Amino acid sequence: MPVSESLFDRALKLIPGGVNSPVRAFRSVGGTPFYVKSAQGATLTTADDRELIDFVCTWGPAIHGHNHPRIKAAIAAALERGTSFGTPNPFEVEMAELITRLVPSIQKVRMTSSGTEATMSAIRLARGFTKRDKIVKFAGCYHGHSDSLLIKAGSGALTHGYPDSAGIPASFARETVVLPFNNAAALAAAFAANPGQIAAVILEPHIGNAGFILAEPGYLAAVRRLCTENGAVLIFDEVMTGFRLAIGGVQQLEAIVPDLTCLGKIIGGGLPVGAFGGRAEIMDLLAPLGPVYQAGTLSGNPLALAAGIASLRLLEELNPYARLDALGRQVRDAVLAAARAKGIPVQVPQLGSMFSVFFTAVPVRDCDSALTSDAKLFANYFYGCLKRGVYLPPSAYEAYFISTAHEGPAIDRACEVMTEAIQAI
Ligand code: KE4
Repeated sequence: MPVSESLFDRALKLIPGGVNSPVRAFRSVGGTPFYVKSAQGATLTTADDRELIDFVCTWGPAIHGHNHPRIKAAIAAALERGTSFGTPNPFEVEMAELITRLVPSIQKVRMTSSGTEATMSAIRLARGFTKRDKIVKFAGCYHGHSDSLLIKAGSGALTHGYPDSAGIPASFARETVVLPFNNAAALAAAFAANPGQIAAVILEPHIGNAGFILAEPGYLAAVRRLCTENGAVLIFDEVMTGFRLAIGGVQQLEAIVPDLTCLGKIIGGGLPVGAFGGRAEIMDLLAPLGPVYQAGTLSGNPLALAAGIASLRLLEELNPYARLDALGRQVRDAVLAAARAKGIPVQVPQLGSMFSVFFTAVPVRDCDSALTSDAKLFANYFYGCLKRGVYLPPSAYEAYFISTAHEGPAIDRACEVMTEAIQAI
């Protein structure tokens, strides 16, 4: 029996669904997940010694590829001095200075240990600041698994068909207004229908959790204007897009200034991390200064911050974004050409090192249009790539990620494989 299969059999006895995060379970593509025993650059090595070119990149953090020597060295050096102190440590100051310099809308920042904590805390803070209860989110956006945000959520929730999780009191759900993305009129109507009641609008500025869905020109500016006009806090959830699409995130590319920003993934260099920050007058409401409580045993953990600082400094030194966009366009063009030749309708939205493939003729601009994608065709495509040595996200509703380590043979081989997989569908 393959090692991955025996590991999964054992896991199923003790871990719900055999996984510690649902989207890893392969349930939407069928079959069972493989186990990875090591990763290097653009390559995963499975427990059965298969080498796979990785387009999941641990769901975003590995922008420099896996196990980058600079990040590894930073962790090793920090490890020499201990793993966790429960007191402030110098890395926290360095990380705060880096984030606030690279993302100017963030005047003050608080570290957490996950993206979920970051968005959950930003929502609580916005409610404390405005003394309002309602929040607005958008169908298909995923902001982690806190109760207020697991309503019409994307990522694993959408993948497994429960975008509204069980276990959330109706009283909670009523405070969350869910709207279609890329529809400013719907947001204006929500503000009109809930005058003075909406504390915050939270969104992924480009959605990475319903597949990759780009904000249309003018949309983010309209959201910004409507939030300002209605006294609502605008929260950009850049856990995925932060430092991924530009050093200053989507807010830099689109010249939008949110009130709060949530970060994660890349700022941890592959270790557990999250952060939220923004206008000082809002952030100063946080304990111990103000009445909004938020905390975390491992928030600002020295190992995670050492890895994250190394990752951010590498981005500053390399400025790899044009190179990553060229790799993204190379893959997009290969998939579009193969699908055209095969006569299969696809949408392949791509920006920088993020893209995804929707098997639909419908232009994808929101969650509903993303759901017109043929999930069975995606599953065929997923396994067609996997058996040829390329690992895509095991879900039709996730973004694919490219790292600087993909440059050269890996991206060329991946384009061949994605082409062959479409030809074989
Ligand atoms: P975490 O709690 O998983 O660190 O972050 C939650 C989160 C918040 N905001 C955005 C925009 C996110 O993409 C995420 C997490 N992303 C998913 C991938 N689509 C994590 C993968 C998983 O759930 O295993």
